[in-house]
Amino acid sequence: MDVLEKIRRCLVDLDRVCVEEAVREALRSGVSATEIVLGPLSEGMNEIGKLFESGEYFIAELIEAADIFKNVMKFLEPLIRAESSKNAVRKGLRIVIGTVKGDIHDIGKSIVVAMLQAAGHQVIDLGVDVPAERFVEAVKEYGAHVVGMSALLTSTARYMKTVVEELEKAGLRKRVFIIIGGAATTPELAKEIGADAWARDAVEAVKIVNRLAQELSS
Ligand code: B1M
Repeated sequence: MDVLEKIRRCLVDLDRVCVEEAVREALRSGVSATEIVLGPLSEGMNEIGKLFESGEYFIAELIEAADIFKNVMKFLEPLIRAESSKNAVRKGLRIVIGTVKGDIHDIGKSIVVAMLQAAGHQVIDLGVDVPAERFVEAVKEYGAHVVGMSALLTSTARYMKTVVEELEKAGLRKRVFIIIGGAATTPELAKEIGADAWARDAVEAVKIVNRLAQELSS
């Protein structure tokens, strides 16, 4: 079995030791940490989500999967940061980011945060379950150029519109670039709620923010 397939399989089987061994084997064979995280580890998580939906896995399995993912992130994150620092911009932006109210999924958002920081941006991570007022306060407090929102639940993805509206009411909407992402979001949703961009994954999020940084500094 190919090593990337092995990582995916071991994660879906919730075999912690096997995931760690397979990840280390992939790194030794020259696969980048970014490729491992955005490839087989993310694919494995999607598959686990489907098993949860079909009733084969329960919440305990989702928790275990998240724990296994976070365990390998302990040594993958510094490598991802090093890989992402190759795309560093000359003048970074200030970015306020969080998983929106009602949603506690943070694995993907934390990857986005790590890669944006490594690319030279100042990231203020508001954490999870973040209400609109906190985004507004943070934009004022830090003079943010960008607001990033993550949502993995269909119900909480709708809440992003509330954040956009609250930024508008506070007179801040025109001052910030809004980017959204997470499994429950789409480019259509971004358009519908009045966000400026949607990113499929962390690599795309960095590309979009880096492009903006270049535009603003030229
Ligand atoms: Co939850 N969960 N979960 N869960 N969980 C999903 C999201 C689900 C799709 C599973 C499923 O049924 N197929 C489903 C949502 C269905 C829906 O609404 N459409 C679901 C559900 C239902 C729930 C609960 C309601 C279950 C329950 O209690 N009955 C509950 C909700 C809790 C809450 O938030 N209020 C719940 C809880 C949990 C755990 C706590 C157990 C755990 C999360 C642990 C944690 O994050 N600390 C968990 C997990 C692990 C998942 C799945 C299996 C995996 C998520 C993950 O970490 N993926 C997930 C299945 C899935 O996503 N398909 C699922 C890996 C990660 C790297 O990917 O986060 O998508 P992701 O991030 C990517 C991109 O999306 C993008 O970049 C990242 C890296 O490339 N991205 C951005 C993310 N944010 C971005 C922001 C950006 C740009 C890009 O700009 C700002």
